[in-house]
Amino acid sequence: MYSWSKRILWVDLSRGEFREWRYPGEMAKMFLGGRGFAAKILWDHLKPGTDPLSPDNLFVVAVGALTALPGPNTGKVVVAAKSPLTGGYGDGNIGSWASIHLRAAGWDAVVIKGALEKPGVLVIEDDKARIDSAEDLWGLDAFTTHDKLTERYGKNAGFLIIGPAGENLVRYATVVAQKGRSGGRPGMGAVMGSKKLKAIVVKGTKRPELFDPDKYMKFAREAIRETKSSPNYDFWMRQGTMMTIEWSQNASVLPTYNFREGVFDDYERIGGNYMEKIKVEVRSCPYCVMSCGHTIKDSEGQKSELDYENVAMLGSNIGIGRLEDVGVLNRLADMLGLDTISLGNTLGYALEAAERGKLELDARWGEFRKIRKLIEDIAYRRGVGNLLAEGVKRVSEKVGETWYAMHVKGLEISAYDCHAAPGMALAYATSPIGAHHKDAWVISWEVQHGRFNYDRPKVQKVIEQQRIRGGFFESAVACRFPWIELGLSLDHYVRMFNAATGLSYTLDDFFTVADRIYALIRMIWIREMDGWSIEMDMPPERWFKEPLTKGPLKGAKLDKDKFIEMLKMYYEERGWASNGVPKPETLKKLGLDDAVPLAEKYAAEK
Ligand code: PTT
Repeated sequence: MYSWSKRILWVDLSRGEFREWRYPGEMAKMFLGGRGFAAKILWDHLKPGTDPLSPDNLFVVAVGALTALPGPNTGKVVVAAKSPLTGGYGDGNIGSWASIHLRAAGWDAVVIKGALEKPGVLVIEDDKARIDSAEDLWGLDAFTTHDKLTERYGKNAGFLIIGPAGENLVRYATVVAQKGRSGGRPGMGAVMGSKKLKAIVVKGTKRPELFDPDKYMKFAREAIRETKSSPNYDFWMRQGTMMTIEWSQNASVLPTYNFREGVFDDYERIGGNYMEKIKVEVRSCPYCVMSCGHTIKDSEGQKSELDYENVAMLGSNIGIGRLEDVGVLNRLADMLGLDTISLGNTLGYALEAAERGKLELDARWGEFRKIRKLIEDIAYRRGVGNLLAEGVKRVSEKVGETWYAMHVKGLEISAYDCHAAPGMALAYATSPIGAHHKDAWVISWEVQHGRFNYDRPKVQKVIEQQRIRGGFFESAVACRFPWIELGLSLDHYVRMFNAATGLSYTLDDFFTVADRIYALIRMIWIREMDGWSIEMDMPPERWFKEPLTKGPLKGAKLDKDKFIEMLKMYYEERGWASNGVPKPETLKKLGLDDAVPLAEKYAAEK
């Protein structure tokens, strides 16, 4: 078996210990890497019931067999832990030089336990690791920290950093990799903060050993050529994900005023076409062949790298209709290390609760200056910001009105309204980290194939996408954009993977791996929640209760009975019991025998 280094670095911050673990090859075959490794490690080594912000939580950084190889968009790394936002499994996928350097240092993953007494930086240089002081960096924003780390460790290094939000344990604090790249939505930055870990710096000088390097390079060149010759390539290079603003408006799914509506009057002023006119540069992750980081000068004269999710959540969802102002909030979120999606949801909820007279708040829809201040208050946990730092689920429980709190399992909804999209609602409901679009983005397929259906083909489409996106791309660890945005055939990935590793996997083999990872993550949730019920997989009440009042789909809302039927179909297709717990026979088939006793305890049909 090639490509994997078969080494994992275990770090115990409390004891100052660094240990190499040569893991069994079977683990690579069964879980691939990235999310697969994170799930396996958390299942095997995380004590059930661990407080996510305690030293006992495990913070996992993991790459995969395709990461950092020449090929389309391989500069990605997964960060994972038990989430302080949801209490379940959490992860994120970040474009970062840390992915390249981790592979070059010869580690497939780093597992970090314990906590430092004083702020520190974990420095990994090839085989060696150490802790450097970060007392002078604590309190600095992520961009300034990035500059200081570059001065200290040189340009030729990868960084994973937290901003003040991570330090102050904001439950949706992210990890920042470079200016404009940030991830780990379910509070991965807060987990680093709880360990007093300001940053991880990685420097590597080796190369992964490949089974057939010549063949691999031939396949990689062909994949790059095909990606760049896609008919959508030019438009993508002009607008990237920002083109989705206009698409979402046309499809009535643009989150507006806390997902009350799916259309926004000022959408053109925050859209891809407008962005194109004021764009100043394009940035990308390392090893990217189709850059998505479109950057504008924001209304404070600083550069802000925009993405659809960020703009919708900090624009239409909170009533801000000026892209340059949205850019300021987006940049601020990156500097402070706050997830833009959870932030936009929490702000949206707070603004709505204030409008309903349920929360005292010195800001209203669209009040840019006041909202800007509120974001800083959240990161530093000042005043009402201290409450909002807890995320929408906890805020709504405190306020006492939960039906318009937009989350699933505690993770806030990504930027697609589902009043008229039951398939996308199912994707949010069954995503393994809470409401994120990363695992299944069925909405564009759904809009084309009958958005009001609640049928089996839709359920199967959600599962197919979860297998490819949430299974394959999250564990091979590469960016999914060449495939989903530019139509690069998955066959390219299969042959690149086999030439790199020496295995002979088919697409079906990857799907089995994906099903295994999904089942194991579900078992982690069940273990943490001490059971499961269908309510835990339900989307927010708003979509069932209150119809859209504007746009071509005025009057649309989800049908609860039909949705529950569809959710049960989903469980059936996956071989899970009708309460959402994987059946013992399903686990056995996937080689997860050690999870069977827990499934037997809870899988009883209820
Ligand atoms: C992802 C989520 C997304 S999904 C976006 S925009 W997107 C938001 N980005 C944020 C950000 O930026 N700053 C910030 N402070 N918070 C943010 N929260 C939101 O986080 C770059 C691209 C994008 S842009 C997407 S879809 C794809 N995501 C991939 C994925 O998840 N897996 C994968 N194998 N390939 C992917 N390729 C694409 O990468 P999370 P990124 Mg982010 C600034 O990380 O936690 O997974 O949440 O990672 O490197 O910025 O993604 O329209």
